[in-house]
Amino acid sequence: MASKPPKSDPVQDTPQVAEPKRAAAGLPAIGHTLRIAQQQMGVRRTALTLLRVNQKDGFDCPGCAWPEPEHRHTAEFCENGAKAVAEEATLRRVTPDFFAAHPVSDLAGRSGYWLGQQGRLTHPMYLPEGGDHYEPIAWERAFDIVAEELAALGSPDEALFYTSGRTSNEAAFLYQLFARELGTNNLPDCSNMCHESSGSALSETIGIGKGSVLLDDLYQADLIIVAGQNPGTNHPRMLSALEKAKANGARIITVNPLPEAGMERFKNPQNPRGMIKGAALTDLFLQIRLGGDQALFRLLNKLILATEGAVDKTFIAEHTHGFEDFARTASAADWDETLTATGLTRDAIDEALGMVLASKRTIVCWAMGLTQHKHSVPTIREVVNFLLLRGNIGRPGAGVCPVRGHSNVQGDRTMGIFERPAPAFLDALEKEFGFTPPREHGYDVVRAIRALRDGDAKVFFAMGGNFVSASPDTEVTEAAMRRARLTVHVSTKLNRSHAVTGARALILPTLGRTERDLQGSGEQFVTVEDSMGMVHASRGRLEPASPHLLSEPAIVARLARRALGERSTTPWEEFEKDYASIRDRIARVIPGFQDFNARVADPAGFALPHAPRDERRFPTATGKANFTAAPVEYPELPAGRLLLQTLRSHDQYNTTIYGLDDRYRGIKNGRRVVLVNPEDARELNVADGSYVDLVGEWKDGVERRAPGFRVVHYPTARGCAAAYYPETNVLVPLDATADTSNTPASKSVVVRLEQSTAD
Ligand SMILES: Nc1nc2c(c(=O)[nH]1)N[C@H]1C(S)=C(S)[C@@H](COP(=O)(O)OP(=O)(O)OC[C@H]3O[C@@H](n4cnc5c(=O)[nH]c(N)nc54)[C@H](O)[C@@H]3O)O[C@H]1N2
Ligand SMILES: Nc1nc2c(c(=O)[nH]1)N[C@H]1C(S)=C(S)[C@@H](COP(=O)(O)OP(=O)(O)OC[C@H]3O[C@@H](n4cnc5c(=O)[nH]c(N)nc54)[C@H](O)[C@@H]3O)O[C@H]1N2
Ligand SMILES: [Mo]
Repeated sequence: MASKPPKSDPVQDTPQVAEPKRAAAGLPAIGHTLRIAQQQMGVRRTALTLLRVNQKDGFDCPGCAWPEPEHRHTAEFCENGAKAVAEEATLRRVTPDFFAAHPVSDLAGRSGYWLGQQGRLTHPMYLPEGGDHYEPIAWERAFDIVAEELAALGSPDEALFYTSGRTSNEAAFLYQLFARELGTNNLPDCSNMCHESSGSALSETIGIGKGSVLLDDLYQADLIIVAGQNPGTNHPRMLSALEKAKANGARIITVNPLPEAGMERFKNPQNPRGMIKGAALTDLFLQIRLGGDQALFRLLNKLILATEGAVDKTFIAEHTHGFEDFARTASAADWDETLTATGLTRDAIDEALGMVLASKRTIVCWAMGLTQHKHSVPTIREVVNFLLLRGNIGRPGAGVCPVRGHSNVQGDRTMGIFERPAPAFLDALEKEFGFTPPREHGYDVVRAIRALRDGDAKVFFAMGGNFVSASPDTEVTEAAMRRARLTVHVSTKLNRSHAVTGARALILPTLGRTERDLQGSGEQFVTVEDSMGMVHASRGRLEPASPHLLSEPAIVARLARRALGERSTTPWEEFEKDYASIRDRIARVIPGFQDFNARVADPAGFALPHAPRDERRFPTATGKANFTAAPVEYPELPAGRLLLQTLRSHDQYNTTIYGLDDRYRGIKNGRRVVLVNPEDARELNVADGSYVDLVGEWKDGVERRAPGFRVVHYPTARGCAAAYYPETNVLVPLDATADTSNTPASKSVVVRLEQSTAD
């Protein structure tokens, strides 16, 4: 039997702290996984479901975007993937009775953890203007309400269509088509808060905003640098790939302010040897200060330039642009400044250089540690400079590897979920569907919040996600959302965005990845694209959580028919009935998808073309790979302050909290903790176990306070603190974003610690 969800909300956040773990995964992880999964799904369903993850006729893991190995086998599941599955396949239900018992005013006072633990949404629900209870509503009536509010807008640009990254290619394609037929490019997505900086930096320098390596490249690399990423928690299956790379002779440099369990030691649960003796994955750990990466790569570049025979002159001459400018700037890099910016020692950097020069094939992997800073785009461009210098792009075992978050976030972008679509994409849509798509750029996440705040946007529609909790500046965002005329969420689970609403609100419950999707033409499957540009099918098998659910493609198709009416000649009905008909259109509109339906029949899927990887062709403005030369930046830290990064615990998926156990960091029973270096703590006079308020300092002078955090002395880099997201989003100013990409700078928030005002 599955246990009941918690009745009371564990508002008492009472963290207990033990020694952090050095090793990740292994037997304890499997035991832990099964326990969690059985609580949500019961024993039988746990066994049935976990066996289907990432199998050839199974479903794509709704966890991270790390690719499946070519020969998918049952054992390729991980602890956190299993938690993601259990969370969706749970037997707990949120029914109309639940909403009758819990008014919105009650839900708004609950923790995100409690909300998520209540289970799957079962019925479409409507919150009328002035009401405090969601009421059940018929699907057709719900679509009428959305259509009514859209029709009442002064312009389609007053509507916002947000997407989180689990949405399938098919649903995403229909969704963007609907928004554009309606007349807007307002398609903000979670990518705006995630890898947008990678996309910006890579499109400009190599001509495509995606990574250039496949799994096989990792296995062939001599050197893999993992910077600003915690794979042990967020991409656990990546550890198996790193282990294999090491077995093939690769060396690994980890660049991180925190020692993270998986990178220190990894016990592979798939590998009996690993259960006995964990292998240290990292050969060199560079414990860098937050935001010091650009300075580090800049200095390495200078040192490479100064080494006889170290640069790949032929590659540079044939394939790149801007080398002279870059070389001049890089040569001016300064040791002292680099040591200040990075907090590293000269010896450590020299050792890294030695490994870099010894490697003929180098890959750099990164995630949020590089993308969520003010200077993230120039930082990632510097990584590209670093790889270009030694010709490490467009050949086996080498390249850029931004490791994506949500399981289909990359696919959604490929399908056109983007507020700044390329003209060629719009041309193709126009030709295929015979309407005139809007050309003006739409709002990204931060601009969407401003538009709501300023009354310029009035309808907010979300395809998945938890916008108010994931976005920065929680108080500002929530106030902005409450100004909307209508907020609509297509969701699987309850979250805070359902409790912080516009004048009217709708919850539209949908199928998850694990569930059977039956339509007019029979059973459907959907497709997704992983972090390495591999596209494959995903097919759910479980009975849907409720008979009242509609699939995401069905929801979009029905809404589009209702809202666009005669204006649209698109065969929405046909699309809903048979997803293969959607794929036929994708094949005609989006490059790389020719014969989509035929090719996706291969269980291993297929790779999308990637010009730099496949043919060393760089579709940039100059037609070459671009070196860039930006000034070095790093965060300024006033005396007596700390630089705070907001990150994930081992027991959450973004705003979905699985539990209160950040096992690898030794933190249990609570999430309101701030990790502080013991030396800093001594200088600031905060004892381990004392309680502080985190007070954000930003140039707008507004005080942002997150009260009641337990101080944990922790071996993070000097001057750098860490605390969990989303509890700390209240501290991230809406306007503190990365240059160019506009991604919230949630990894470098200047804070002071004040004795806690909370009891
Ligand atoms: N289980 C689980 N899996 C997930 C998610 C989840 O929440 N739970 N989220 C998914 C999503 S959407 C994403 S985007 C990814 C996120 O994956 P990650 O990027 O690994 O997630 P974060 O927890 O934000 O961790 C950031 C890491 O970068 C380090 N770091 C922070 N700032 C810096 C810096 O300035 N320089 C360097 N060198 N390092 C820095 C931190 O110490 C931390 O190890 O994971 C995906 N997978
Ligand atoms: N301070 C700070 N803020 C951050 C970050 C950070 O590191 N620090 N990270 C940022 C990043 S990288 C990201 S990606 C964003 C995440 O932002 P979002 O993607 O908006 O947030 P999630 O928490 O992943 O969304 C969870 C909700 O998605 C819904 N859901 C789950 N599966 C499905 C499905 O199959 N279909 C539908 N329709 N709904 C589903 C459920 O209702 C669930 O409650 O947060 C960003 N915010
Ligand atoms: Mo993300």
